[in-house]
Amino acid sequence: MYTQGLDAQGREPEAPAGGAAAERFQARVDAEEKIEPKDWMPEAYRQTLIRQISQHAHSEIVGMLPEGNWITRAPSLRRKAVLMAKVQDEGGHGMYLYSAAETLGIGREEMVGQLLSGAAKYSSIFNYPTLTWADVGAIGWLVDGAAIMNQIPLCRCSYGPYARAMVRICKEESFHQRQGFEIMMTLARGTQAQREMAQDALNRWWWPSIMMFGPSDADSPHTAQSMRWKIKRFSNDELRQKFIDVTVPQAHFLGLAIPDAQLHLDEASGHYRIGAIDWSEFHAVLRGNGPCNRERLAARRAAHENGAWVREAAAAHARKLKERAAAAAAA
Ligand code: FAQ
Repeated sequence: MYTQGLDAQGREPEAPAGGAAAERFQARVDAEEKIEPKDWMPEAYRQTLIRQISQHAHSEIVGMLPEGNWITRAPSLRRKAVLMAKVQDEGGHGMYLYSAAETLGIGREEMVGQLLSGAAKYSSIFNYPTLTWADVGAIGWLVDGAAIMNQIPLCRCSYGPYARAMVRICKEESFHQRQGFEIMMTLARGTQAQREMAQDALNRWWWPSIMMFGPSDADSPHTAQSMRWKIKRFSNDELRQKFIDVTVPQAHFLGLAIPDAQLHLDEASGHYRIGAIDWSEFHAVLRGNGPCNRERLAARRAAHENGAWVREAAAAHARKLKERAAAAAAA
């Protein structure tokens, strides 16, 4: 999809902060021009993008695990086919995003190594277990809903390859969100036991979904600079509020209760206001102590080891093709 393994030789040396190149770069960003892989960019901009895009890619890949857990137990053939397609889409998103990160001069092996060693983050949300079928509905409705809210603005990110990858990702995420909401609606209109299962899933996924947007603006070290560079278009708190305002009426429509006694509509601003977020839970998950952190990394490490023969076979095949082409050229 994108030029892979762009060589670092094309990179110009870093200009001093505030230098002419940095000023020209910021002027291009301010004028809404897209920055492309071979354009000059401040090293900090490159590193910020590598960090964010690779963490985003890891999230998509690890994000296949909680729902993948339900493919064999989906309640009908239709649900199974839809869920398989969704989980496969998430894998595809990871691939587009690794490719977009590669245009910044980092290799896929290095990024995957950072995930498997625990050095790189992935979204906190994927460290929670999927205990019942309703969790698949709640993930689609809430987690994909939150992901869309965060990712639609990324379609206007200043870095071209990331922005373009996000267009297709967002279209697919919106299908994912609807399939989740449809599962929730079916359960909410079902038997008492099904309604209770839907409510239980909402109870467990609500706060982790709220935390997905990241630390509050006052505690977010990267937001201000990322907004100046137009990587981020909205702050974490702005996006969190948009998500809450859209999602609370959807819960009302489903006849489900948001698990927050403080939740209320602030008539003056028209916004729903939530109670205090338990940031200690968020930080515990980021430190590796969420309910499923160890299980998720163990699953990815096993998948990587089990897939080694595929990578070796692909590399051997590529080598053979190259040798044949060289022999044909020499003949
Ligand atoms: N989990 O200063 P900020 C999906 C970290 S994809 C873990 O606010 P920034 C699709 C942050 O990395 C979900 N870590 O940072 C799907 C930074 O750490 P660092 C993923 C988090 O980058 C659905 C530190 O905290 N989406 O769901 C989290 O400006 C269903 C300080 O934070 C993306 O990655 C968190 N929730 O803003 C798949 C979207 N939040 O690097 C399967 C792209 C923050 O300094 C099934 N990323 N941190 O060590 C972004 O928009 C941004 O990177 C944010 C964080 C908003 C996530």
